[in-house]
Amino acid sequence: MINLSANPVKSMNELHKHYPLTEAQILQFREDGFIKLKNVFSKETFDKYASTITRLVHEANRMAGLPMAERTTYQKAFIQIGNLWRKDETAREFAFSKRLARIAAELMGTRGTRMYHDQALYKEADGGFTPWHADQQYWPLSTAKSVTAWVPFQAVPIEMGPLCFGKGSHIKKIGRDLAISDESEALIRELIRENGIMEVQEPFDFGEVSFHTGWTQHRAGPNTTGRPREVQTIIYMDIDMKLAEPKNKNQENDRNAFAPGIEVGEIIASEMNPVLYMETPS
Ligand SMILES: O=C(O)CCC(=O)C(=O)O
Repeated sequence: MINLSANPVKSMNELHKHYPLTEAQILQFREDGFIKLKNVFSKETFDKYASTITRLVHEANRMAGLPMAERTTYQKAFIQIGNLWRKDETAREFAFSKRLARIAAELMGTRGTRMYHDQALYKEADGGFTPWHADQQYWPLSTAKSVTAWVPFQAVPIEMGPLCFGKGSHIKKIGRDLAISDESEALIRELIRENGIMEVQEPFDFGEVSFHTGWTQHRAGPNTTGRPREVQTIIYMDIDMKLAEPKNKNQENDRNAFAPGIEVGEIIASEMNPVLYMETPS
C-alpha cells in the first residue's frame, strides 16, 4: 500500500543533510556527557522509517505473551532488538543517516564514525524502569570515543520513560563495572547522590534526539501512558577505534557479535562496522 503521507524526497534529504552544531553545544556535550537536540527529524522522515522498524521489532519480539509480572527487571524495561540494519533495507537506510553520523563525529571530535551496532528499545505500554548503567561496561573499546543516538519516534513525556542522564557522570568514573540490574540501579543511584551529580530527566519533543557517551550514567523511568515508547538507537564509535581486551563476559559477547575476526589492538573494521561518516579533507 502506498503511504500518501510520506514524502520520500524530503525525508531522504533530511536523513543525510548537515545538522549544524554550535561550538557551545559541542563543549556542553563534552562537559555533560550528553546533549538533547531539537528538530533533528520531522514527521516525513518518521513516516518513512518508523513503521518498518516497529514491524521488525514485533516480528523478533521473544517477550510477547510473557506477563510483566513474570519478567526480570531487564525484560520489563524494553523489547530490545539489535542489528536491524542487517535485516531490512529500510532499517539500513535509517541507520546510515549521515545527519546522525556526522553529529556523532562532531560531538566526539573524530574524523569519522563507524557503526558499532543499532538496536531498537521499545518500552511497552506498561513497561518498567531502565536501571542506571553506563553502556561501555558492555563494549570492548580502546577509548571513550563512542556515542549513542537515542531517537524516539514520538514525543516522550515524563510518564513514558524518557532517557535520564547523570550530568558529568562520564568524567567521575563511577559504577563502571556494573551491568544493567537491580544492583546497578541501587548502587549507581547512591554514587550519583554521593558525588553530587545532577539527574537530568526532561520530556522529549517530537523530532528531538539525544546523544550520550559510552561512559555517561543513564536510566529511564517506567512507561505508564498505556502507549508504547518507540525508540531506535544507533551506536557510533570513532572511525579509528581499536579493539580492547574484553574485561568481562558482556564484552566477550560483544566482541563476537560486533567485531568478528578482529584481533585485540586492531581497528574495529569488520563487516559489522561500516563507515557511516567521514570528514572530507578541506
Ligand atoms: O531506552 C532506554 O530505556 C534505555 C536506553 C539506553 O540505555 C541506551 O540507549 O543506552
